[in-house]
Amino acid sequence: MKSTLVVMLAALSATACRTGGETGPGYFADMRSTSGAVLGRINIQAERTGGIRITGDLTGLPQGEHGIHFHQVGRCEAPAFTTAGAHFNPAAREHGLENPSGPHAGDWPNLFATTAGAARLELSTTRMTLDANPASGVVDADGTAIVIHAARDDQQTDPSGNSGARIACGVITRR
Ligand SMILES: [Cu+2]
Ligand SMILES: [Zn+2]
Repeated sequence: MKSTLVVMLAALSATACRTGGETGPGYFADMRSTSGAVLGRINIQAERTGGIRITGDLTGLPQGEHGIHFHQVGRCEAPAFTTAGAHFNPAAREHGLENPSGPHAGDWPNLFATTAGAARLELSTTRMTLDANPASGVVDADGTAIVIHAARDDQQTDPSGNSGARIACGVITRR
C-alpha cells in the first residue's frame, strides 16, 4: 500500500509541474459564495500534453485550507450548492489524492487562503480533459462545477475528505 502511495505521489508531482502550452478554447468558472458574492474567476485551459490546467486568484475566503473539487453537475444553487452533485468521478474511484483506491478525477490538493482571505490557484492534472470524453471530459451534457468547502480535505476519506459544507461554487463555462 505504501509503495502505491509513493508511486501515486510521484505521478502527482510530475503532473503538478508547469508543462507550458495551453491549447483550444478556454473555459472559466466564476466562483460565488453562499450569499452570492463574487470571489473571483478560475480559468481552465486544455494543455497540449493532455489534461487541464487551472489558474486563478480568489478573495473573500475564510483563512486556512479548503477542499476544492470538480463536481459532476454544472448547477450552483445557493446556499447549499448540493445541486452540483458529487465529485466528478467517471472512473468510479474513491475519494482522495492519498487514498490507495482513489482519487476521483475531480479531486485537487487543498486550496490555501491567507489571513486576508486570498488564495492563488495554479494546478494541472491529466485525470480530466476539456472535452466530452466519457472517461475524463468535463464538458459533458449536464456540465461540471467547481466547489470549495469550509474545511480541509483530508485526501483519504470517501466520499469527500471530511471537507465540510460547500462555501463557494462556480459553473464551468466556455469563454
Ligand atoms: Cu467538493
Ligand atoms: Zn473526491
